[in-house]
Amino acid sequence: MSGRSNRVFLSLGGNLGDPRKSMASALRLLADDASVDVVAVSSLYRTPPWGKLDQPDFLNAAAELSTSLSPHDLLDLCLGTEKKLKRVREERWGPRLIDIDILVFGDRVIQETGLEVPHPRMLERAFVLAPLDEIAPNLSVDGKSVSERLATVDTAGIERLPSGRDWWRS
Ligand code: A4P
Ligand code: MG
Repeated sequence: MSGRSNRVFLSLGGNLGDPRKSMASALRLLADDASVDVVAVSSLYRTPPWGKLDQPDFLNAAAELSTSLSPHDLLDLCLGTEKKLKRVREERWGPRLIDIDILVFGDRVIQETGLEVPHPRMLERAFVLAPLDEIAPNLSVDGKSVSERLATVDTAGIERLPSGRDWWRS
């Protein structure tokens, strides 16, 4: 990888089809990009649906990347990866095969219609913070660590699966 690299955190999730397989494929596709290194991946978490409640449980995970891509180019890569995995975009907060969100991009703050970083809803979402806390407890978001943030949200029903951190490699 060449150029200046940024430390990036992603959230992955899905609740249709085989989310573990889709999320593993997504991470391998991202890792295949010459401008992206996958530095760390959390265990898989089973999480109750947030937002729209009458849908199946999700699987969620967090990943740390190192990348020389710009934020917009990384977003395009993530959206392209979702598309390759045949995500069907339907209702907001509804069921999905795979969703990849950029949580944090170095220390950048971006507020555009197509890209908001840090992700505006990450601090309310235990399904984002629990996996992130496993790989980056001390990461500071908006002046507080991920661990401190996690302590302020409702983690009821969230279960860390015994997947280990290499579940996406094979
Ligand atoms: N976009 C803007 N900022 C970003 C960013 N930081 N990362 C834009 C990624 N995308 C970003 O995304 C629509 C558009 O957001 C993208 O095309 C991109 O240009 P989206 O994911 O369809 O929807 P959203 O408006 O980003 O909604 P949000 O808040 O991300 O909610 P989701 O992703 O629809 O929520 N419950 C559990 N337990 N686990 C889950 O994973 N996921 C959802 C889906 C709801 N409930 C869940 C879970
Ligand atoms: Mg999203």
